[in-house]
Amino acid sequence: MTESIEELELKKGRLVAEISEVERELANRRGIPLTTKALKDSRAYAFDAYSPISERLEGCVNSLARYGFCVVDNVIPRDQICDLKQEAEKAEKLVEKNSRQVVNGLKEGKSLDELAKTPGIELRPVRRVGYSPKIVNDIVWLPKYAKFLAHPSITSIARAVLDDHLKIAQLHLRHIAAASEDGDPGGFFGMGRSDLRDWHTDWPHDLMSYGAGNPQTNVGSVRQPFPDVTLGLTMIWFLTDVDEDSGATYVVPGSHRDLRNPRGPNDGMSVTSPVSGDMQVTAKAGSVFIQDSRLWHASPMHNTGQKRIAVVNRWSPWWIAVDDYAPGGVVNTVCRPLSQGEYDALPEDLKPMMRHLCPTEKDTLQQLALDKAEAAKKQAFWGFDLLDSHPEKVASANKHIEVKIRAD
Ligand SMILES: O=C(O)CCC(=O)C(=O)O
Ligand SMILES: [Fe+2]
Repeated sequence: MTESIEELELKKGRLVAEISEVERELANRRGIPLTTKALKDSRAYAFDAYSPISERLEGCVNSLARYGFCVVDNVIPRDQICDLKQEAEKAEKLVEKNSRQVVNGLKEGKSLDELAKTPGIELRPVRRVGYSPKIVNDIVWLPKYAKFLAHPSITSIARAVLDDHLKIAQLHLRHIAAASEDGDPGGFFGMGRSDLRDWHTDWPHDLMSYGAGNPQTNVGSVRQPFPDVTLGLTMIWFLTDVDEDSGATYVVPGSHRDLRNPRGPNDGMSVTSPVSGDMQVTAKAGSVFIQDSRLWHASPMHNTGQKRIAVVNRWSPWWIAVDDYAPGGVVNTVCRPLSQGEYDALPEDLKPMMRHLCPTEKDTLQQLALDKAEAAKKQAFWGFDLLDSHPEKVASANKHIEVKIRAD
């Protein structure tokens, strides 16, 4: 007897549940943690920068796909941490002073073009014609750190997940003060509460888009429901050890594939309250936390340990409009530019990822993208060559190709 539509629907439901059960069992047998506690205890999201590439790359790519994040341990050697930390602390003061001067100058009614000519204020021309100069990229204050930013253990993951041609669209410091003895509780907003969060997802999945309703400062966001594709990676380079007490980032493992969003107007979530299954990553100084921009995550609001020193960067594939909007976003961290001299001084391996930030550099696609285009050209020409060499074979050359229209 043929099954009715209702029976077929029930059968489909049973099969879907069974597949999900089988997948969980397979993960179980393979020792893949599927609970936050198991993930936290095992640090199955972390891989050493100097472990064999096949293990590290596959491990990180799988961790990003399954949990929405991974950590690469020991990217920066121990003996260099102290220097980089000092550099990043010094940079904090320089960055703050520079932006304060710009903001004050604007309040006094000066234009950005005028301020750019003021000694001691670091503004640089941007690539877009007719747009005001912007605050210089923080990388100019971090030459020692710049030597590690394009570390092969990191770029290989970004390439595997995003695309062959990468852009570093944002780069800034993200230190977190420690609680001090005079009663200042420390923490990102100085709130000091360990039961507080600031859940969000990152650009280009930041629903508030920095400027919200202001067209001058809204940088754009992918609309909900987000397609199930990784469009951006946020990286946090920890220069101090981080754990539950000293500035470790909060995450909700697996949330990058949940269609709800902490800031989603119809999703009924409070951005400040803990979420069941949330956890803090742990990492030693010199490690890099990498997350899918869709992952629900938060800076810790408390820090009872030492001051956290960290640098954040946001990486994109070349085809994302990293800098097309927010014409008035003069102090945001989006695509902060570099002069020709500053670009020339970057380490060679970093230049391709930052070339888009230097308006006097004519940006071209990177070698891996060119190689793939060459391969595509060969394939396309092969079809036309066939027409020349074996015209009788043209009609049947695609006989083995069949496309099925999917029913789901
Ligand atoms: O401070 C952290 O741990 C997270 C930073 C963050 O969420 C961001 O920069 O987007
Ligand atoms: Fe974030």
